[in-house]
Amino acid sequence: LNQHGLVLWLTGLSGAGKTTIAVEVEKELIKRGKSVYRLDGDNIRLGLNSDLGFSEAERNENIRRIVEVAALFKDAGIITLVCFIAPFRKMREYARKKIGSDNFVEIYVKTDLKTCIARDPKGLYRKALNHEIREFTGITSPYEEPDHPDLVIDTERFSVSEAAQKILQKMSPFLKY
Ligand code: GGZ
Repeated sequence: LNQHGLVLWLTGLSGAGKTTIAVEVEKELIKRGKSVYRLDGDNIRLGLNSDLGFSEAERNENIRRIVEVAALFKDAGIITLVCFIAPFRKMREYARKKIGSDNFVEIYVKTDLKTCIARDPKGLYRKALNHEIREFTGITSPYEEPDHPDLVIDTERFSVSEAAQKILQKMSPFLKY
């Protein structure tokens, strides 16, 4: 192996910008010759976890399986960007424990609910507010903010590329291997 595996866990509301920022970090790491992979709704919720919905129990099972997958990628020496809401503190703590603190970076992509509602890129907030979607995070389902994330990115203060730079900076000690 020419590098240690590392899990970068981006948590935050729907529409906060997790995937957008992670894509930028991913591009930069690829440029630097790193093995990197991004886990998000498109490759997990549509496949491995297509049997799961959004109740608290199903979200926890979603995250539990994602942690297992991320742990495998880590063992393979890959830098894994994990982009899920992961609204419950308990499961984020489980992730850190399972993957190991030395290989785990929790990044809170912090965007006001108001801003997410205004952005509403997929029209999901509108549907949630119209009661067309049940148990929607931030509206009818809780989001527990991280108490001690390794990094907080306030997307109202920083551009996508600035956010990506902050993450790269945070992981620079790991990139030296
Ligand atoms: C939250 C939902 C819901 C409900 C569908 N609540 O912005 P998106 O569309 O692309 O990202 C959201 C994604 C959240 O899935 P996660 O696997 O990250 O959630 S969790 O970690 O809580 O298990 C959103 C879409 O799925 N979506 N219904 N009810 N987000």
